[in-house]
Amino acid sequence: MTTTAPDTNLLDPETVADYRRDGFVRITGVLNPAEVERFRDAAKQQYETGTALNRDDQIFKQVVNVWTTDETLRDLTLHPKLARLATELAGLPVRIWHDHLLIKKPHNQAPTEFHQDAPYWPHANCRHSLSAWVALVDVPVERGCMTFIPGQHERRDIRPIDLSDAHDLFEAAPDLTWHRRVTLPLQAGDVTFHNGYTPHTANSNDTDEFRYAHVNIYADRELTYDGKPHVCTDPLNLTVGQRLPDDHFPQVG
Ligand code: AKG
Repeated sequence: MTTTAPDTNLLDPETVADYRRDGFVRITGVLNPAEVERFRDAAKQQYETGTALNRDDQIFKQVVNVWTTDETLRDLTLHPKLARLATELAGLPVRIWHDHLLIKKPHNQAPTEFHQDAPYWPHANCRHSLSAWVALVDVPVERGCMTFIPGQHERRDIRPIDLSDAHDLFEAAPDLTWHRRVTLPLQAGDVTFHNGYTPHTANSNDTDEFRYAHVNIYADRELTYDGKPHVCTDPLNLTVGQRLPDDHFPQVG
């Protein structure tokens, strides 16, 4: 496949530097209002009919790889602007690892507890992974926005964490208890990008409205499969050491 490098970058060097220092960044106004409305309508439909990964949707209803079943949300997962932003932040070519819709019910009373993402993934030789968390409604703090611990994305010493246990990350890495946290409310169409190793949480939805977030996860195009169990690779009979196949993990950017 031949790709032509874009003439100009979407991001200024300061924004990229902030992301690389902190492990996350907020970028406002990535989607326009018409896009937000179209994608939100599709997300609402998925809440009704989509197949959830989780049996209990107390924390959220999670629909994984919605791009493979929903033509509208496919446009969001493969959105060229999001892919370019991810590529600029990562500084290397990426592919979609997976997407997921994360829908928190009104008054769900359950935060998504602090964790890193990458320890769950069957990736070897991965130089960079990052998520684009796209707000499809306004997400003030009370509706379950994201909070990040800055500057911790080089850590590789933390085991996979139980998302329903508020203390688990801090048992695994007690020093993080005392670290600064940054909470980033978003308006519909805004996006936070976070590194796969950045510790983060999302608080509960204490409002009367649903929280619709769509997350695109990007990873180094050249990473190899390490054989760890994962819902996105288990059905594919991959061989340890092979690259992720493009038909299931499309190259973007
Ligand atoms: C992620 O995108 O990695 C999250 O953990 C999101 C959690 C949430 O939106 O509740």
